[in-house]
Amino acid sequence: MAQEKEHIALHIDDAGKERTGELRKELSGVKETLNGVQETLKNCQEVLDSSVSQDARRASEDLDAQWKNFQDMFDQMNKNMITNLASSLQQEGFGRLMRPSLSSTEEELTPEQKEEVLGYDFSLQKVASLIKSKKATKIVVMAGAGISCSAGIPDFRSAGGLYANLAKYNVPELPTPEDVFCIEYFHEDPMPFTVLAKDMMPGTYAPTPTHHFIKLLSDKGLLQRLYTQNIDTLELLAGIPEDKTVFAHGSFADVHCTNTDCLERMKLEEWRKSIEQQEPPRCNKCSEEALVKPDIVFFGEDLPERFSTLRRKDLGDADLLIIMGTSLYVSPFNGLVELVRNTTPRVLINNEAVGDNVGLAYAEKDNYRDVFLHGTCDEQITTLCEELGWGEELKELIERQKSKANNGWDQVVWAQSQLP
Ligand code: CNA
Repeated sequence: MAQEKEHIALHIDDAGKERTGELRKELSGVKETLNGVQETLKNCQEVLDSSVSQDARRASEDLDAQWKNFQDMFDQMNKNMITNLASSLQQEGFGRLMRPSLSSTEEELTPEQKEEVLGYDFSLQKVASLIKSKKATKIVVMAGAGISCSAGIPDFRSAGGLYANLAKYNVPELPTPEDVFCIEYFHEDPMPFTVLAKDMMPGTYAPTPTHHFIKLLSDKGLLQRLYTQNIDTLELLAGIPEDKTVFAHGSFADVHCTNTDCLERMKLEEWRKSIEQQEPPRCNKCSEEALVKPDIVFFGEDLPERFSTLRRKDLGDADLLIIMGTSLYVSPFNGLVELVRNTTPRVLINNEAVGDNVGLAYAEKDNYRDVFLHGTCDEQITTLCEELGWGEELKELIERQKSKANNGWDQVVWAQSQLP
């Protein structure tokens, strides 16, 4: 079956959200009216169809035509609304797509069922007890740039993040900071990305304690899947199995020509040489003009098929969702939060409160299943591991990592050489 194509997009801010909310409400009102009209029409047609009179038949045909007109009008109205919304968001420099609606159709839980999820205990100790008692054995982890910050890789949106520091990279003026990862802009001017790529070169950084924690979950057979937005390949270097990982936004681990008729792979060593010389890498097969870029999903590009193939089953099966180091601003990745069952606890580990836009309810009065562990990922993970009795194993992995410092690049190059 053909997979639905999804483009990566930024989530919209409060003003945009408000407008989107209003439009959604309007649309759902229109939809309700339409459903009512459809029902009435169906009934009328049934009566008319059973009648033999000429007049009745004509009336039935008229109704058909009217119904068709109504559908066309509705389609047109939809298109207009979406076009207006898109252009108003664009004007203000916001995202290009709305968050897809992934709301669940599950029934409302009873108070007893809600109580059973966490017993209204939203502590780290409670989270640990779910894992210790084997209530949580199919854990899905959603990760963002924040899990790699302690490795020395800045995130996007924090005060010290990439967007705030583009000037430091001597990047020529960009229309918006996001344009550095925008595919159209890359074709127009590949230099900003070439400058950044040098700084983000895989192998320069080592995995963090948080990456090792995910590896521990996998070793213990508790990891259903890691969905990462990160492109830094640290998951690979931490030894988290590739089949347990979905690189939702691709990664630096492979490089290809951007000409869709060519798509020739370039060896990482060769690509790195161009980046070191600050020359945008060009294809040496199809044309000297064709740009080569790592398999990172830029804004405006399709997400890997694996993301669409696996997410519904993974999240539907999950008995614990751990979300770490992400602003949850980028869709469709942030929509994963809403795909779990309404009895699945969702734990956010982040140094700022986020997730209101995707329905994380830890700050709400009626919350029964969302936990917010406020702090850095490494701190919270270390405490969690101690609580789980995994403290020594975590330390061991961290020590082992230190002793193999500097072979990250070789590992990434080797991994590319093993690809089909
Ligand atoms: P983001 O929008 O920059 O958000 C990062 C979030 O993590 C913010 O809420 C921060 O407050 C929080 N944070 C930062 N440091 C820590 C920490 N030590 N502990 C806990 N929380 C922390 O980044 P997202 O990942 O949400 O956005 C998705 C983008 C970022 C993806 O497309 C990535 O490709 C892209 N990105 C990736 C990397 C990487 O691969 N390491 C680096 C920078 C950006």
